[in-house]
Amino acid sequence: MGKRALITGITGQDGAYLAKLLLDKGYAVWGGMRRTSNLNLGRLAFLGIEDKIRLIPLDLMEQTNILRVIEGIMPDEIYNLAAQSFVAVSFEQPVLTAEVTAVGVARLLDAIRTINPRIRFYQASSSEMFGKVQTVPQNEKTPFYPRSPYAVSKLFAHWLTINYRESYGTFACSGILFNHESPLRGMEFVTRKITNAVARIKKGLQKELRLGNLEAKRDWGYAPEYVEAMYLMLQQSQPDDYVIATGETHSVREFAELAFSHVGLDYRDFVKEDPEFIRPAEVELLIGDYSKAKEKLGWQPEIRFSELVKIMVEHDLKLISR
Ligand code: NAP
Ligand code: F7E
Repeated sequence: MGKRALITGITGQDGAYLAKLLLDKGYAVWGGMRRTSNLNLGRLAFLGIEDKIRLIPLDLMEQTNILRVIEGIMPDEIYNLAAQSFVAVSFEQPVLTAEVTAVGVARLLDAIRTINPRIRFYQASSSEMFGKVQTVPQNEKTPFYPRSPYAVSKLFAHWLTINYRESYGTFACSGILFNHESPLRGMEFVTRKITNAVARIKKGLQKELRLGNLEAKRDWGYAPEYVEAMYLMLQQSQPDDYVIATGETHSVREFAELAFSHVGLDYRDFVKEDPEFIRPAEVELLIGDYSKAKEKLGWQPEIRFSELVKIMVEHDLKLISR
C-alpha cells in the first residue's frame, strides 16, 4: 500500500506541485484547505489532479480541527505549506500572520506529538529568515535576522520544528527554501506581477506596470523542482534542515528587463516606480548555498533564471490570449 500524506495549503502554488509529485509516486494525498466562499481549486485543476486529492477542511487557526483531521487520516507524512505567505501584507496584519504562520505550526507539531509521534513533518521555512543577511551566500549555519512579521513568524516556526525534534524525537524537517516561482505563482508576488503585466501590455490590455524596489535581489528558482526537495527531506534516515536555492541572484530590475525583452519591449518604457510597493523594511539581497542538499539529498536545480522568466512569460501570454 502507498503512503498517506497530508498537505496543508493544498490550494497554494507549492501545494499543487507537491500533490502532483506525491500522487505520481503512488501516495494517497489529503489536501487541507481553509473554508472560503469560492472553491479555490484552479491550481489543482491546472495540473489535472483536482479529482485525485482528498480535500478536507483544515484551518491552522483551529486546534480542534487539526486534531480531528490528523486522527482521521493517520498520515505517514505531513507537509505544512499553509501560511499567510505574503511579506508585504504581514506588515499590515502582523497578528494574523503570527497566528497562522507561527502559532499554526505549534498547533500542528503538538497534534503530532499527541496523536502519533512517528508522523514525519515538513515545515516550509523561508530564506526571508536571513533578512538583513549576515553572510553571503546564506547556508544552514548563517545567523538569522528577520525583517518582517512574516519572517519573524517563520523563524518561530523554524525553531519550534527543531525544538520538537530535539525534545520529543519528532521526525521534523525544515526546508529553508529561497524564492521559487512558476506559472502557478500568486499574482501579487513580484515575478508573476511582472510576467502577467508583460503579457497584458503586449496584448494592449495594460499601459504601465507599477513596482516598488527594483534593486532588491533574490535567488529565484523553479517551484516544481523545489517540492521534490521537500519530499526527499522526509525520505532520509534522520530529520534535518536544508537550504534549497539556485546559488544565483538577480535584481527585480533584471527580472523586469528580461521579461519585457522576451516580447520585444523595453521595460523602461512601462515600469514606473511607486512608493506604495516599498516595504517598511526590505530584504536587499538573498543568495543561497545549497551544497548540503546536493550532498545529502542529491538535489540540485536545473531551471535557471533566464529559463524561469521565459516559462512564466510564455505561460502568461497563452493565458491572456485565451
Ligand atoms: P501560497 O501560494 O501563498 O499558499 C499558501 C497556502 O496557505 C494557500 O493554500 C492558503 O490558502 C493557505 N492558508 C493560508 N492561511 C491558512 C490558514 N489559516 N489555514 C490553512 N491554510 C491557510 O504559498 P506557496 O508559494 O505555495 O508557499 C508554500 C509555503 O512555503 C508557505 O508556507 C510559504 O510561506 C512558504 N515559502 C514559500 C516560498 C516561495 O518562494 N514560494 C519560499 C519559502 C517559503 P488560500 O488558497 O485559501 O489562500
Ligand atoms: O518580493 C520587491 C520586494 O513579494 C520580492 C514569498 O513567497 O519569497 C516570497 O517573498 C522582492 C521584494 O517575494 C514589488 O520589495 C518590488 O524585495 O515577490 P515578493 P518575497 O517578499 O521575497 C519568500 C522566500 C517567502 O518565503 C515568501 O512567502 O520584490 N518588489 N516591487 C515587489 N514585490 C511585490 N510583491 N510587488 C511589487 O510591486
